[in-house]
Amino acid sequence: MAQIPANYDESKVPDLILPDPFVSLKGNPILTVEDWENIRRPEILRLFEENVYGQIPKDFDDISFSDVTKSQNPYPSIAILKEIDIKVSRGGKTHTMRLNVFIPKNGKGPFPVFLLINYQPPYADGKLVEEGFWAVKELVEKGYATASFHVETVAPDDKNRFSKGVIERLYPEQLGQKDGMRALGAWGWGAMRAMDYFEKESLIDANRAVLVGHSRSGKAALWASANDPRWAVTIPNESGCGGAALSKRKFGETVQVINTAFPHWFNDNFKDFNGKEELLPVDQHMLVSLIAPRAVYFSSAREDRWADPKGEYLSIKLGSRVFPLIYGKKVGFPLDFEELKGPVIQPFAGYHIREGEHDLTLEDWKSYMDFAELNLGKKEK
Ligand code: GTR
Repeated sequence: MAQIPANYDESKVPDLILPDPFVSLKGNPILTVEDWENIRRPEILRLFEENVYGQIPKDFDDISFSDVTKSQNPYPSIAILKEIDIKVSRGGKTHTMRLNVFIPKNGKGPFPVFLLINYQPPYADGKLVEEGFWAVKELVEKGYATASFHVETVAPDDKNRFSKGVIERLYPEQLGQKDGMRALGAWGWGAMRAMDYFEKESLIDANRAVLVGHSRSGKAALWASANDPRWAVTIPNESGCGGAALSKRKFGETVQVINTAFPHWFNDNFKDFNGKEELLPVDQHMLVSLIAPRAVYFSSAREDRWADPKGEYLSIKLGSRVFPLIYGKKVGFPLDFEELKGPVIQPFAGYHIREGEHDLTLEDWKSYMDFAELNLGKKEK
């Protein structure tokens, strides 16, 4: 992207004119839960589907789960490892995705669960876990089950091959549609199938489920949770452009840059906004409003300017106004971005920025567990 220099100068950020989540397309104010849930929320969901991410088709004919555990369990003294094949069929075709699940050995469950959507390259030695990026040990020790699937098992993260998974196999008609499912939507679809498994697994409490994604998979986590209200808590880490960060700030990565480098992530219509963020009928703060009244937490890293940490903070600060304005819940981010110190952990919406680079670290996970503990209520010991 050498030909399009990124802006990192706050004084060059355009004046922010954001779409109002609380005015309907007809221009009517939206003030009540009823109008929000019947009119405005569906409008916003459809605007994202049409202009940004594409659909996540909900229909299939059959789903089954089989335990195919073969890998070595890195934590045999504290956790049970299950490798689950999730087989989904539609229109006479099937697709199978793999989910890895760790369940605490201590306590009797059902355990609340954290799902991580993973896209890191496979580890050379075949190991399942890179501690830090996926904090299995710490989660299990705190009484959480935790699961992860790799994006490749649903839709390869490659502009030429992305359709060679669930999209071509189960939903080929999506490919011909400008608002059809692309890679981010397919990864979100995968998270939903993991949730289907949690609902069937007696050791897991699917009502207390946390969805975590980092960077590109954070974008997918946000879109999945906007579509699927079964996630009690949603946590995109450093998800940046097309994720948590406000697109209209054009700070760091922009719509044109992301659509050029990763044309398979978003739908075809999103390309119409290359260099024209001001024309987008939505911005990313409205994803927060779609997730409400469920809890949502954004996190950034100080040196990850490509992802626009300030744009991520403004997005949760503005989007979470849905909690007081529509749902009558006390939520607020009184501090300016520049004044933030430690993590903001409160009911319904939270945020932190940690020092360091673009990554998912144990420090991030510790705050996620604090936020989850507050928002999921009492857990089994
Ligand atoms: C970058 C991309 C970002 C972010 C990141 C990641 O190359 O520009 O949008 O998603 O990859 O996933 O690590």
